[in-house]
Amino acid sequence: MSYKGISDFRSDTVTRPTEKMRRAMYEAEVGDDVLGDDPTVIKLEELAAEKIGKEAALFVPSGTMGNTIAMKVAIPEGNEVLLEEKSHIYNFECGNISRIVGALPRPLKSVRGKIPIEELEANYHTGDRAHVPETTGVALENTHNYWGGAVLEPSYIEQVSKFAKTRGLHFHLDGARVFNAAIALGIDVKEITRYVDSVMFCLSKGLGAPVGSMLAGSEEFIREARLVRKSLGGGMRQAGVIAAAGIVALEEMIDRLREDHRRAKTLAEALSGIDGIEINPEEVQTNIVIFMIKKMEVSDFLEELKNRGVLALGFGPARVRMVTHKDIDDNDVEKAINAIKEIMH
Ligand code: TLP
Repeated sequence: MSYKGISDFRSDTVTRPTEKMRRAMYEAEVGDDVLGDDPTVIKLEELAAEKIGKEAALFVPSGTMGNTIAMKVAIPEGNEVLLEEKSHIYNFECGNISRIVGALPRPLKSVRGKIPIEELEANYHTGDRAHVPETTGVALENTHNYWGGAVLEPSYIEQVSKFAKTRGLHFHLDGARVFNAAIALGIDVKEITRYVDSVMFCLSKGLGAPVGSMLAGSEEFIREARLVRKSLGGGMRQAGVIAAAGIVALEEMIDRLREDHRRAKTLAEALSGIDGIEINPEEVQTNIVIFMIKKMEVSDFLEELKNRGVLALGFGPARVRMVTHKDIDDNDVEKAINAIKEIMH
């Protein structure tokens, strides 16, 4: 449902907390999470670990911090991480993998987020040559943001896991939207996460919580992650106030993601019939719709769209991204389609 007359498709991060979340936040029992006694944070971390199928989980302020902590715990300075060239970790996290972790990212080409196993093998280095950084990690993204919410299936993740395991590499998943992947595949999310050593997922995107992400892994990994979180200034004291919304997100907001996927598909199919727009609706698997604009500058297109009460994001040259989420309903989709038709005609 549009907010103050604006249909906001910029991201699923724009979702506002539900009434139930706000009530839970108001009523949350809190303590000091840095001292380890905030009962609501503890409850969220236990629930998250159970849902994602890992021994333990840590509540972190953002997805960026979750990914950064994971890399910091797993990758010794000067070592190398294999990742996808359009990944969020490599492109959109302020260079943390270098500036905070001190690792060398090695960006690899992929087919919509899937790095061919031969490509991983060809770029793996042991540390036994004098000038070569040692590869100690591999990271994937599921769903893949840049590739329009593309889904990685468990069979592919299993292959990467075998590649990582046989070489003793840490395998991290940027699963900011991993529940979208699970819903799209019609499987339990654990079927995806069982193959990785650590996974970060966001509460603050399609699941609708106002703030926060979870980092999950083994008990030992999360113990170390807690120290790194503190060192980065991520100790949040009475964090139960926001963790309470995260609990509602995990308990109530996962299944409805399928509605976002349905609306994204409707949007993509309509866009594919508009002259001047390039999109293959079959590639839209989840809640992210990316299309190319011909004949017009993206900035002008976005401005025209905004004048019609619809917000979208520029996502690279000639590329526009629109994301569906709980605050976008069928009327918003129809409004966006009509606005785009009008602009392109
Ligand atoms: N993505 C944001 C922007 O940064 C692009 C968005 O609007 O989609 N991993 C992935 C795959 C993400 O898409 C994002 C956020 C993050 C990590 C970081 O999460 P936050 O924003 O909580 O730091």
